[in-house]
Amino acid sequence: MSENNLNREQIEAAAAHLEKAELEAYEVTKLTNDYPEMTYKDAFDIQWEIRRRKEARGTKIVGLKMGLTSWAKMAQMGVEHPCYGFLCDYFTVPDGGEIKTDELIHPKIEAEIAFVTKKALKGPGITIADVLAATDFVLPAVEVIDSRYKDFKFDLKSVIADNSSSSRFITGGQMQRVENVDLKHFGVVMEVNGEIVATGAGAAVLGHPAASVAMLANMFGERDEEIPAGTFVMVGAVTAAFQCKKGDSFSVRYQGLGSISGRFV
Ligand code: 0L1
Ligand code: MG
Repeated sequence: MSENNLNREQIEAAAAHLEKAELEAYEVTKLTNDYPEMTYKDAFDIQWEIRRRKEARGTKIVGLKMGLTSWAKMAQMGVEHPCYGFLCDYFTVPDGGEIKTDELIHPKIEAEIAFVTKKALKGPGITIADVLAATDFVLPAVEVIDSRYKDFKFDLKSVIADNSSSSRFITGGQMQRVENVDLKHFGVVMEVNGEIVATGAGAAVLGHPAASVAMLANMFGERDEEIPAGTFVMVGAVTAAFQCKKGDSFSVRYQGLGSISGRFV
């Protein structure tokens, strides 16, 4: 990984700036406008500093996510590589529950699948096979992303610093052992207000959803971090992201894995 160009004071200031925008739901311009010299190491350090700030205030980290894991999504957002983020206790919304639109800026929903690990994973060298052997079960998830950047205009370093647009998520449906799901080929149908708005298949995620967890373990390894046993990991969108507004209801059906629904209030 690259070295730092920002000093500790700048990293802490950037983390406070982005976290305030998240907590108070307002837009900011992309971080590389303020710090054009920032490196990928700086971007990840800012994200980890946001995580440290939250944990210091008693927030629990309840999972991890990969983002930008489909080639279509990378092309849509003009970035070259997936990214990761962390999930907090207050991000969770129950299946069939309400998402408070006023707490967010410009939310979009994504149909995802999540892995729950039963063994720790630490890169380098983690493969799809390692991930499958370390997985307790998989289950459906819907991610609500909410970039803090105006009009979702950003570059990869800015997104990483902004906790990869993490804001809310729902999990539920039907858990399954990995051997009971065709992870590459299972289909997903996303409906908003009764109309189909997106469809997809597991292979949209880096060719195989377990490849996303492997990439996360390898990226964590670069920081000498591991994915602990018992971690909930969302692998990235199987469908395109769909922008929602107050009053919208959604329902996502996952082949062999049940469904998840929710409503923006
Ligand atoms: O979860 C995701 O794939 C989104 C990552 C950040 C990019 C975005 O906000 O669209
Ligand atoms: Mg996502």
